[in-house]
Amino acid sequence: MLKIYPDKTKKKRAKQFLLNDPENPPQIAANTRTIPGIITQRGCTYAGCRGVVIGPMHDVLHITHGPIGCSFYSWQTRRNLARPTPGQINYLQYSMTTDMMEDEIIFGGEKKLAAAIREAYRIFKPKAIAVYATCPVGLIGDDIHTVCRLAKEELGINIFGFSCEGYKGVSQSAGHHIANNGVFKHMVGLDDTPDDAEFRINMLGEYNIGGDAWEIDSLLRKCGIHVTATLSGDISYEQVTRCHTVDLNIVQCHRSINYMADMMEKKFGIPWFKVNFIGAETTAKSLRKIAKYFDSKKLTDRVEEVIAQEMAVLRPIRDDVRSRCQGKTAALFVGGSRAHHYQDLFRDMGMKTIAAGYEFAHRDDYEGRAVLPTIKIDADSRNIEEISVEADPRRFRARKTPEQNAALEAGGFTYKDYEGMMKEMSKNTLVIDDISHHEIEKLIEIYKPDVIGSGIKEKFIIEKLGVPCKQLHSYDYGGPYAAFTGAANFYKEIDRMVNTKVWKLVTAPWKGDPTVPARPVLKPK
Ligand code: CFM
Ligand code: HCA
Repeated sequence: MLKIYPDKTKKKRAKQFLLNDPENPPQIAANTRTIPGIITQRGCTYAGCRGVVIGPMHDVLHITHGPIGCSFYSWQTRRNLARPTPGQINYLQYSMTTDMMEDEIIFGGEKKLAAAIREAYRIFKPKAIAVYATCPVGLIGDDIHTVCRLAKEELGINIFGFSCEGYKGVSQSAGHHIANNGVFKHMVGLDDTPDDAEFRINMLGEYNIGGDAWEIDSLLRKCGIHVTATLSGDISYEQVTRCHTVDLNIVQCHRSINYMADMMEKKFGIPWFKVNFIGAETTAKSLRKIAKYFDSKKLTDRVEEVIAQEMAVLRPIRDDVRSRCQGKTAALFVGGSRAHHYQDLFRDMGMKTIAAGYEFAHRDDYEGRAVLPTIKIDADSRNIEEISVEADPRRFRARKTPEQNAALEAGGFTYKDYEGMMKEMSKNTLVIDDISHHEIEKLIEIYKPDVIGSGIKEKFIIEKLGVPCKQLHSYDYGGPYAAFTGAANFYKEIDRMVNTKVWKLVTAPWKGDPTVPARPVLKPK
């Protein structure tokens, strides 16, 4: 797969290409710059901040300070669904931007930004405005933070900015970190009113793609567990301001939000652990872990009852699908967590993941958090602010006594516990970081997986090569796939995709004669 590359490129890519060993995960080079000339599937820092982490807050008004293209790109291209309360405008349907032009690039864009904030406030009267810097803003040095501070004083609402210029990091990942810092500094902890519920938690790292968060929320509600805030899927400003009042944070996507989980633990005493609601077995495991944490017989009994009910419905669907999918293979190349999470769903169906990789995750997402102390901080990571957090003198509250924690841990319970992707993949499967377009083509040629899970940039190349591709970012307009009900949707969808004969009829257009013949060169009269 690497043969075609020049020596230097080959050497670098080889460090991002591994044969897995689950017992002793080999070290992978992750979160490093993509080599120029390689067609990567990655996005930019602005996408990770504005598009992924904070963008889904539906009553925060989002203004992109930059050229029109950046704003257009982030206009409903990600399927983070929201149902705002009746009467409230869903800002996610709008695309607001300062539409920076040559004039602003030369003379500065701060005045235009201040005017845009005033105009947006006059029209919409939002509770909060978030401003996002794009590449040119950083290059010319507009001070968006001062503009935001002055506007906040003038208009009396919460206004804050994110220095998430696209080039700030090597991928979306830097944008997650910048967003976590900003949300933590400017929103979390503003309102101390807790929800009135016995078992209160936040769901971190769940973005309600295709309605996943709604599925998880309703499952948790059935069990008697109350979600105060889902960061960030179908979430309001007011929910974020109160999310420090819960007793537990559960983390679905570790890559995008581990920073928030750690900061909330340090400042407010809220413990966290990793869960996964993608896949029936792992959903059940996650529910049981939450019940164990709260240490309540009532909750444990209810969780077992719900799992039994849900599995009674799901089992016949799974067994039926398994009879046709058993032994088929998948390859998954997605973002920073789904390439791992979706392996559980395929496993439920008897399918094996033969190759997987993230676009932009870090070593801990591959090898587990145990390697965190050994990760070298390079110049690109040093570029991102690391905010120092201390226990809040008034509001820090340990959720468990040391004795309670010791008892939990003696029974095998772990906090802050992401083990990474490699420990759960079979020996000698392929692990590939930041896979390139060329490598995907070679992978299909050599390994012929029955289905590939990835994104829009590679989808049609894969399908033209005769392999079905399930978009695991947008779900191809389908979903939800989370929790038990979502699992049933996924099983049926994959069954349909891997068992149709239609893919065998495909010949890549570049392999046959072109359907549109080249036009004859016209001779000048
Ligand atoms: Fe986390 Fe995500 Fe993902 Fe991600 Fe993304 Fe996404 Fe993703 Mo696309 S936050 S890392 S930056 S689970 S947008 S909802 S699908 S690449 S695997
Ligand atoms: C992003 C968003 C994205 C892109 C998906 C894709 C998403 O990275 O900016 O490449 O198909 O999930 O919408 O990851």
